[in-house]
Amino acid sequence: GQGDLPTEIWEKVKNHPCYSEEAHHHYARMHVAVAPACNIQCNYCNRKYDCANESRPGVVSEKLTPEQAAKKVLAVASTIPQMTVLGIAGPGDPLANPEKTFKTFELIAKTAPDIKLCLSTNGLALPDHVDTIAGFNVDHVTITINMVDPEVGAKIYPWVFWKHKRYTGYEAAKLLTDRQMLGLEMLTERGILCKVNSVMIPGINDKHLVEVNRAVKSRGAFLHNIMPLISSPEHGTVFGLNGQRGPTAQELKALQDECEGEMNMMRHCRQCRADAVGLLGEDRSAEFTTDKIMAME
Ligand code: CLF
Ligand code: SF4
Repeated sequence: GQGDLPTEIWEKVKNHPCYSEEAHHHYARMHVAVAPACNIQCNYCNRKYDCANESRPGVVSEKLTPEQAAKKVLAVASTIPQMTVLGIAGPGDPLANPEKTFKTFELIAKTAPDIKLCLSTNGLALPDHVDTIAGFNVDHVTITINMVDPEVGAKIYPWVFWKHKRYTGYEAAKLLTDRQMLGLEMLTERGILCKVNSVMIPGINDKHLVEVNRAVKSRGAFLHNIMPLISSPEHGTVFGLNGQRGPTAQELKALQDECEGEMNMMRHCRQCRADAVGLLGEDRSAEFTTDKIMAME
């Protein structure tokens, strides 16, 4: 139920499967993989596969053009009546591919105006696009924030690419955290609900995520989703190869519990693929491949 939530917020979360634990039993989301490029490098990422920030790492999604994506949304919405949310979450960073991402939103806003638009980003390019995001009535944005201390960030991000220049080490992580915090503030000022995803990496940022939780709460984030690092050689260029482990279920829960008093914690994330379709935890993407959709005329 609505609980303590103000009505205008309740209206935005009641049928969003990620923002409301209750809604995820009844409402479905779909992702379209229109964004292949990325503007940063995470040590847990292998670029051949989906963005590990918000999507299940290590699976290859079928890349679509914005036109194919719009067609897919219509096909899915007519087949799955619980479809309420369209998210763009990869396979790279949606805002490193702004033309493709916003063209997709534009086409869907025209052809399926009832579908809510959702976006997930690493945040580096976010401040440049906040007005466009607001202009498309995107009510839900996820930023993956793994640190607020560049010393920690330097162990997670080997480089970021910004304004035609590559930054490394402390400088790269400082730039990224400044842009993430600014982007978060700009979104919450405009009344856009922000979820923060953090990847828990034992020995790197596990202790530090309590501080991240405080920093994002104070800037108005609505929900914090701490996800476990999924580590294996094919999933991470650096962490995967050097044997970096993921947290145990107990370690993850202990950290979520520690942050719980501070703000709403998401505990039902299923680390979906960048082309996921259906209820959370259910994957119907194989029913909606491009050849099947193109044959659906
Ligand atoms: Fe997709 Fe993300 Fe929007 Fe949800 S997923 S862009 S907020 S519509 Fe949800 Fe999937 Fe977890 Fe993401 S369960 S990976 S949190
Ligand atoms: Fe990979 Fe990180 Fe870019 Fe996502 S944000 S595609 S995990 S480098």
